[in-house]
Amino acid sequence: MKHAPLLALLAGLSLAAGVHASAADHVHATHAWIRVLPGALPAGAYVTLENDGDQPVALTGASSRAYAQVMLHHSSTDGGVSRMTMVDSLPIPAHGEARLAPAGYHLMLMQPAATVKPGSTVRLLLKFSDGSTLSTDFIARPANALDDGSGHADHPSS
Ligand SMILES: [Cu+2]
Repeated sequence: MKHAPLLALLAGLSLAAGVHASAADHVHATHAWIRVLPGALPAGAYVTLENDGDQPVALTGASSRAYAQVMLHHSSTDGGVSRMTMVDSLPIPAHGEARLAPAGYHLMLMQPAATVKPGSTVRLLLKFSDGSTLSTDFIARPANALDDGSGHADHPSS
């Protein structure tokens, strides 16, 4: 059949166009974890976001059924005093990554609907500037955790 290759090519092109439809399709979340503090204290959520697309994207916030409110924050230290500021969006460069980590960017989880126990999983819906969302499971870890405990290629745990 003479036209088959052309049809296959067109099908491939439309598939590619679909893949490029939203920011969330290009973002991959790894090392997603939450540092749970005692009582009803706000918890920090951390994740590495990799963007494999040709366009920069921006994280604008998140939501979760497990918390009444989620805010995007940045921690910094100024003259020995640590402070948190609200952030409207966190850019993720094309073919780059953005890291949410302790003492830096984080999602602040406020007013848990129920006690979140270390070892449990909390699902967050990450939101991007184009309105797309990425559902990501975060592992809850105790207050003294420094990272997600999975180890990193650049920090061997040997
Ligand atoms: Cu915060």
